[in-house]
Amino acid sequence: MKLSAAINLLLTLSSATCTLGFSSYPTPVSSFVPRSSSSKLQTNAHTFPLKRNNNYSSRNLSLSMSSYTVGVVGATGAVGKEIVSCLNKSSLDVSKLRIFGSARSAGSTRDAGKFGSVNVELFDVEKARECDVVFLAVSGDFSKEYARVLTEGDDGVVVIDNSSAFRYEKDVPLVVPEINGQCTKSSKLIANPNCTTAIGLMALWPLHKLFKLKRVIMSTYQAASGAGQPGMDELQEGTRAVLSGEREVAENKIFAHPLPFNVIPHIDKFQENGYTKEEMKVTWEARKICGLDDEFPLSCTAVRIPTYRAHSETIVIETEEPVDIEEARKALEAAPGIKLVDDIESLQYPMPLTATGNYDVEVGRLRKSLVFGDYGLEFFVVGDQLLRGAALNAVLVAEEMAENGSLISKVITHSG
Ligand code: 2RA
Repeated sequence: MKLSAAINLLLTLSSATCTLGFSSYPTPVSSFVPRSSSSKLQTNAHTFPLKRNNNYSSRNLSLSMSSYTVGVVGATGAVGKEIVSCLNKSSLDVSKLRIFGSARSAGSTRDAGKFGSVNVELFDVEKARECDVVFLAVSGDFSKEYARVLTEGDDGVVVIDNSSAFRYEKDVPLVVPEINGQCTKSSKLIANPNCTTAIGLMALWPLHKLFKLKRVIMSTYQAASGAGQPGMDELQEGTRAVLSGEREVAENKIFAHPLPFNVIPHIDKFQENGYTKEEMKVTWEARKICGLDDEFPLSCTAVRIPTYRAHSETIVIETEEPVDIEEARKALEAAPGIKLVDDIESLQYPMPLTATGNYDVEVGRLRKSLVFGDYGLEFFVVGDQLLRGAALNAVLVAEEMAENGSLISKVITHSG
């Protein structure tokens, strides 16, 4: 990129916006300094290899001033279980973990790793309000009913909501911490994005900073986990039934059609414009998170495939600035939360099998676009749907809020 173009782009990005709904207020450029999410959460060397650009250490120290009572609602679901697992590895100082559930699970216990065996309490607003932060891994209807009630008043809790209930509300930040974590400042209700959006944006954001996005076309290959544990169970059981000869075609209740040995170009409800809601979520959410124009052209085709829990995405971008592949590679390599897997000589590229269980989103197959020439790039992204697409992102939001002073402990345990 020419120096003048680089300066122009920097000026544009320095006025990038913290977009609440689709109205905006300015944010400091310092918030765009790369950080490594993967190393921020203390990772398990076996399933969560530490990332190489470990530039979080000084930030972590400042977190030890407060310890927090953390609540998880829906900890028995696929996302809720991963939230508990991420909290086990997080730098967030959790003095007490409380798990809230329905009448069906209340009274039972959950193994919560380093937090021990935790009793599931029947969800109750007053009890949940005793926490400092509550993660909601429940339905949108539940979130609509309770999220704002939990946050109300000076003694209200911070709520990080995994549903789509508040993603487009003007006063609710929609956050991928590595992109717009600063938007959490002074907010008590934060929306976690749709998994497909969060995974794709991890790669799109560093490229936007370098070359400025003009148009984006995305095609997805989404795992069964997007439909939660019941979706994964339906894939597993259906595959077994077909392979054992018990059935010729698998049964389906969760997905619109049998998923084993099939692909289904339909996720969520069809909209009037012929796109599905899943596809429109990517468009709407990307605009809000990245502070892009309300009309920014981004389209998606979302397809369910018979993989277990990592979503894959083919992304084609047209850019305002000419693309330099080596610069793109370097930026992706340095970007937090990304693992560049792009060595075609040795058959290294992103795949669900290698991305599953990992905090980093894999990016590879980088090539200059045959369609857009010097102003285009095509690549492949794979991220664990339950981690970056849900639980990890939510826990990183809480860490960000602890750092920027928006997550306040009701009990100060350390004098610091
Ligand atoms: C899916 N993105 O994959 C959805 C889940 N939020 O079905």
